[in-house]
Amino acid sequence: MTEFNAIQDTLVNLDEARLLQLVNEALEKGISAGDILKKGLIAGMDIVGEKMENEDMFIPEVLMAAQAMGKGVAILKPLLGEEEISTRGSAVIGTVKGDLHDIGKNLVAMMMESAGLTVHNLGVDIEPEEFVRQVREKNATILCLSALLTTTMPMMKQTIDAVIESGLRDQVKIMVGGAPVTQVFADDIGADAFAPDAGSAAKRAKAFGS
Ligand code: B1M
Repeated sequence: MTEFNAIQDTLVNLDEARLLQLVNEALEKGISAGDILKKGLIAGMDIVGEKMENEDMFIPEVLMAAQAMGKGVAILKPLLGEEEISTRGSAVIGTVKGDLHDIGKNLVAMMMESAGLTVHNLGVDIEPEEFVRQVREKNATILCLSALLTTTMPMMKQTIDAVIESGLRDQVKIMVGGAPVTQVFADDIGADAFAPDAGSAAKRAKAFGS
């Protein structure tokens, strides 16, 4: 088994202590931080995402994997060039105005970070104009909108309209998600993508970035 396979396995098996040990050992062996990140941690998180989609792993396990990955990335970060940290695009994510639910949105953000994107997580209750301002300021290529309430779903359309009015619509792909959101709704409001869970959201975002 290669160092990379071992790192992937410990991430999927949620063995954080062993994962961090393996990351340090790989560095001591002279393996580059970029390779450990891409071939070990990100590849492992891709497996976690697939398992989540297939319902072989569930939210608490995914959160644990994401946290372990975060600690692994923290070891590597000082050794990585900016381009290695963010190779798959820059995303702005938030929960739309009027909506305070953030557990799923944060999971999506973590999975996207784990997949190699730079993620600007704005938080909850975000006004359309603030999304627009942040997309412009961060030069984002992906805008991710989350809503958990049927009453705040229309705010996704208002946010997309604000992006169109700002002239930035051609610059960003827009992805929407959250428990009440469907593909049909996403199509209706003119979003580029819908994802039902954090694993598939990260996969879609990666596809946009490549
Ligand atoms: Co709220 N709440 N809540 N709540 N809450 C729901 C959503 C509800 C379904 C409960 C119910 O009635 N059965 C209901 C909505 C009903 C509806 O609109 N049809 C509801 C309600 C009514 C309310 C309040 C109005 C209650 C009240 O005050 N009367 C109020 C509204 C507050 C507000 O937002 N303005 C309210 C408040 C709260 C709390 C603050 C107490 C708390 C939120 C805490 C927090 O988020 N920090 C809360 C919670 C925890 C829930 C439930 C129980 C759990 C939500 C959750 O975190 N799920 C929820 C009932 C339920 O879902 N069982 C409920 C786990 C999370 C991992 O899943 O968020 O779906 P989820 O995220 C998934 C996917 O949806 C997807 O990926 C994630 C991971 O796989 N996803 C995306 C999410 N965003 C995505 C974005 C993407 C792609 C995928 O691309 C950009």
